[in-house]
Amino acid sequence: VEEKETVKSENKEVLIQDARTGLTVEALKKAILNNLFYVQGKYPEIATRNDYYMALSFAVRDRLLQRWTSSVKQYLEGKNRVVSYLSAEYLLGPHLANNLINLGIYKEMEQATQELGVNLQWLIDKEVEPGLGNGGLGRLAACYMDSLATLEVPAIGYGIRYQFGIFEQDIRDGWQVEDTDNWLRRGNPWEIARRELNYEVKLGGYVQHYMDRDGRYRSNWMPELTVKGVAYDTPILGYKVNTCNALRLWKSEAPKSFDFQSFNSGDYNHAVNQKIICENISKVLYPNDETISGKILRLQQQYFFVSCSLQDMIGIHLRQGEKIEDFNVTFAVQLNDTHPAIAIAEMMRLLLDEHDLEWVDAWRVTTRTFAYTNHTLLPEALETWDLELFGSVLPRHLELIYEINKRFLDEVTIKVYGDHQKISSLSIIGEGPRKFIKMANLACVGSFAINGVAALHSDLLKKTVLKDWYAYSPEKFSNKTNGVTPRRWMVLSNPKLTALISEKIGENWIKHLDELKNLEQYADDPEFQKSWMQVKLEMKQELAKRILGKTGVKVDPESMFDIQVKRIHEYKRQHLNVLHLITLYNRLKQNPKMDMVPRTFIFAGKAAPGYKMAKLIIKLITSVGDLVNNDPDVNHRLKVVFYPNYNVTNAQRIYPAADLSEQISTAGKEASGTGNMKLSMNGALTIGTLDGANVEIREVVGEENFFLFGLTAEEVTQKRNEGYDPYTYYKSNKELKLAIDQIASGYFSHLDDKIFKDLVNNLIYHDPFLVLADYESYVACQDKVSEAFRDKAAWARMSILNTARMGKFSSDRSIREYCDDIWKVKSVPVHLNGDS
Ligand code: B1H
Repeated sequence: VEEKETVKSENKEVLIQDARTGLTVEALKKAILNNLFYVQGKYPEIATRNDYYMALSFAVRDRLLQRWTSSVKQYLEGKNRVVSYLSAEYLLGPHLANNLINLGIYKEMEQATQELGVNLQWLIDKEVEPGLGNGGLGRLAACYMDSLATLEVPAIGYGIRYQFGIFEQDIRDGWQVEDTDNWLRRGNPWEIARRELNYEVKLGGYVQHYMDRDGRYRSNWMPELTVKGVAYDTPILGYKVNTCNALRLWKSEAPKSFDFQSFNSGDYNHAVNQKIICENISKVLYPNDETISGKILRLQQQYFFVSCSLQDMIGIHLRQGEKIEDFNVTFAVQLNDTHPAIAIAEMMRLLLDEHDLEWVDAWRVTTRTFAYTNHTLLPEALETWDLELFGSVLPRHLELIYEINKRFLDEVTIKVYGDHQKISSLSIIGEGPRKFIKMANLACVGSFAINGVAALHSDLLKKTVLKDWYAYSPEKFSNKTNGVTPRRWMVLSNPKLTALISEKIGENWIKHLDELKNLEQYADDPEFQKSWMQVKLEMKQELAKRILGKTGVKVDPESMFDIQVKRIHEYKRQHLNVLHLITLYNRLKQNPKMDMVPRTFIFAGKAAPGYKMAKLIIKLITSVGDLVNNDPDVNHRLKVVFYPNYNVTNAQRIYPAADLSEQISTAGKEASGTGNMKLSMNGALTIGTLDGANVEIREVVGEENFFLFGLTAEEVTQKRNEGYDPYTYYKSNKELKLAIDQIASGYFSHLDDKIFKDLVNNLIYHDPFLVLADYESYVACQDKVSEAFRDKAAWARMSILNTARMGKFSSDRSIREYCDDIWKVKSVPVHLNGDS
């Protein structure tokens, strides 16, 4: 579409359809060359691939900025209610191709680059993704930013601009090795540094108390250190709309005043040291998924970005001429887990100490502002801080938390009269050998809404970790089942499937995923089934090529691609998958002529660098792979691949090629899962437990199109209470015993019988995640999967129905629910300004 808009400027009509905004092939070509010349300082003959990538990205960014300034203008003029999403992680994935799709100019750009003699895909592959998150939680934040913009909701995402994101994983000698993620090395064309937008954040020190002239009790926080947060904005454009929201990430720096002070007094070293200490705060992402590190720097990171963000929001609110008391009318602030929960104490501090509100007024504003999402029931992920450590970093907040707690417990005491158990469970301060702060409790007192991320998870929250909270304020609780954006996870990652679907039912489904149900009518159509499986085959062929390149393993695209890709964690039970794999191997060895459905086992995922057992599981996978892949008896019917460095880029390549999706966590442990949704959308069938969102996936795709196995969450609890003994399972199942004995004896490790000892002993004597209890049911279910795979037509039908029925799992649906039930915000369509 050619833009013909004009703007009036000094009485002259200026055509804005130019190199910076035009969307035609001609305009794009001009824009690329323009940026190559004026930004990169190169002419085509000497430009590198990176120069072209940068030029293209700037050309795309120009088009985003036009929409961004239009959005900002619209928001400010309309005094609209704004969603503010606070998250320590955003796992965005590469921007370029996604922005082309959301702008609706993928085809045009393809042609423009081709006419300039460069290949678009090459340039897209050049982008280093911003890996500013660990896994599901960070990726969810990224999907939600996409949906907020697509639904035209005014929103700001706040977080940290880590200089180093999640580490890069390499596999050496079968072990995980970590390498730093220097993602900013070649520059980042997607961000705009807003040097003028910066805030000071205090850390450490002590608090002075005094009475002011009006007789008001005052606190003065004398920090040990002050750091400066500088805003870096990344535009987030919605799909085929003009709404372009900001993701505002904070970089920590030393405030100028500090340098001067030390420098003038001749202490140059001190000045440099202070600078380093300040810059360290946003230096690196903590690489733990589902475990809290408890380190001072982590607390500083959390407070740093929360304080900058709240100061920023208050500034925006006041600049609109609004009263501070009405802050909660302008902003709805979502806490992505407890990582930003210190926001509740910080809001109180800002309102009391900086904006002179009385306690009751400050507390009213605060508790009408925040809403809290819980993402896990795992005890090791429930965030607590040693009270003394906490006080050493945030002395003023410790006082405020004591006061919040005192007032709250006074109220509780009246309600639950005498029930000390309840009082201590609701208290923000935990008592033990050392006192500690319970961040989930702080989040619960200070928020007007609390939600889980899948129906089962929200239900278990009410029955377990937040049971007393639910009894105390049931009206705060709701469920918001996670979702994923079909723009990245279908349109971008699986263009062939997208084209096939759109050919049948049009393109509306991309924004209204429920419309995929119109595919159901073709599920039995042999022609459609053939085309459907042909796309799947082509995606498997592409992945097979990459696997060969990365691992040297040759895999057969006709075999079943059995895929488990996610962080490595014992509760996710990658080792259960390995036990099945070994079982198939043993069956083949015992009966080489056996008629077996060929399978390619594909694993990918990072292990937290300090998580020994997770790293050992990787070594187990690669060890079994080394033996199986080189055993001629197996005759190519079994292959095992560990695909290194699982990230968004690689996920986009893997999901479309999956036949079988492994979602096999111990029931009650995976809060939701989101990979399960992405795989199913791309036509994979799921083998899974009744855990997280699996329950709801099975509900919508139909039980006949889902391979269910294993204990339920309730049965898991019961089994534990009865005194679960994994050894009895080990002893009584021959195939299981053989597999475990082989691992223990060094069968897969060149006869080294020590290497997997911890893993084996843990399984047969403790087995906290009931791997052995679920083994038999899992293997029996896998046998059914193999049988089902033999019937190509039936499989194709199930695959089509999986995709067709996934409408519920669009993040657009999730965000709509948050908007309606929690945030109470409405869409604000944005009109494109001619000029800005
Ligand atoms: C999830 C985390 C998490 N839940 C602590 N909790 C972290 C906890 O750095 N930390 O300290 C980082 C991450 N991540 C995941 O959230 C759940 O396990 C998934 O089941 C869920 O789908 C996802 C999004 O809700």
